[in-house]
Amino acid sequence: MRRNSCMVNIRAGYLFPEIAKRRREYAAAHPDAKIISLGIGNTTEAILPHINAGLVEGARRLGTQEGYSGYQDEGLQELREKIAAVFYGGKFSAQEIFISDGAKCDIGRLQLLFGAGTPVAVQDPSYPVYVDGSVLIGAADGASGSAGIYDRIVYLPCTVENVFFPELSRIPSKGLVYFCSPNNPTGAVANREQLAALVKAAISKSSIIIFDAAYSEYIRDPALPKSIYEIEGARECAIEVNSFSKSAGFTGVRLGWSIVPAEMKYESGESVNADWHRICSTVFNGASNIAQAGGLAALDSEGQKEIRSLTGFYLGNAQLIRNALQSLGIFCVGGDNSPYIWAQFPGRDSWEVFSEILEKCQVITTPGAGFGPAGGGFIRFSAFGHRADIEEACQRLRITFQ
Ligand code: PL4
Repeated sequence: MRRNSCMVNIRAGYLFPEIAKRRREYAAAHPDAKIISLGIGNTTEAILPHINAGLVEGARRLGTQEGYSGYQDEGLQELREKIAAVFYGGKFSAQEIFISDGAKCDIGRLQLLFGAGTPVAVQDPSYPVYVDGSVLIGAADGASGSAGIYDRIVYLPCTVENVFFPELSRIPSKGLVYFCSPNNPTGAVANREQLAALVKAAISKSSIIIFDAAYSEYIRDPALPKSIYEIEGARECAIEVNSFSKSAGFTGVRLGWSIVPAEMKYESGESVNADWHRICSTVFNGASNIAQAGGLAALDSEGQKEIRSLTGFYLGNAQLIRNALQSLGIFCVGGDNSPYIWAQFPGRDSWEVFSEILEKCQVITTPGAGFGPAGGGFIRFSAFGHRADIEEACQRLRITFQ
């Protein structure tokens, strides 16, 4: 059979398996090396007791006739209502909240809403799923040049010069704009004025924002918006995805949600929410019942305290990494309202810096070029790790690069 032309178009490997492969190769060649990962943003700390008790109770109930439940395609009503109450001041109905098995999975499925010809814009650098997922549904042709730029994707550079918030005039008409805040990989958090400008630009271009708020629970500055819906007009033009992965430590449990407001309409006047419901009922069978029981526990007051404590722990790690890099005179941003630190190595190829840090410190990082052309010359340090490993990694960086 002929190969799917979208698969032909996509760049060879997805970023994170490539990092994992390089780690395996290094470990095989250096069996005694104690490698520390500040690379893939994977949580490391045990799920805290109250939330874990919610998961355990969810599993226990499944073993009883009264508590057993099967498919729950649309997600527990109680969980949807609780998400609306805890995160959005009750401004959304349960019908506007869709429970998922994680933000990444919904980002992939959301692309089905708009189809192959849709113009796409992304922050550059950005989480690779936005670009790769767009290529998979045919929104872009083959990549060109060594940086692997896709002709039909609009890259909105986020640089030191624009303080990591892009110029918005190039947002395409009737297209999709992927926007992530707190940002992966730069750690930048858009303020209220910036998000208002984004919403205004999207409305003026009749475009839709897919707002990825997976790291919203890391925001500590009360002036910074945690949701795009804190901005007037966003309900008409923005879909928000979020997740329990990085807040409750559910990276392996798998639970998230998306919001598709009832107000959002296509140019034909038809409802985007209705189509999303149709797609979810067709290609998704709901999140795990056990995960949803854990999600409910995460949303009550004890669970919220645990989320604050867990995200506070990773933010503590981020501070240590940032201090270590700054003490070496390396320019870096992020890490204060986000678990990622974005460090600049001017004039250097980021894959080369990745290899140098691995060779000299046995520390895994993520090369900025993997997140887009504007990521060249940067390295992303992830703050997900045990405290002792973070301290050890910082010590190795200090000894090697001072
Ligand atoms: C490694 C901006 C990490 N295998 O867990 P989910 O699906 O709810 O959320 C995934 C996600 C969504 N949105 C943003 C993210 O950064 C992430 C997770 N990203 C990273 O290191 O950048 C984990 C990546 C994972 C992957 O391929 O996504």
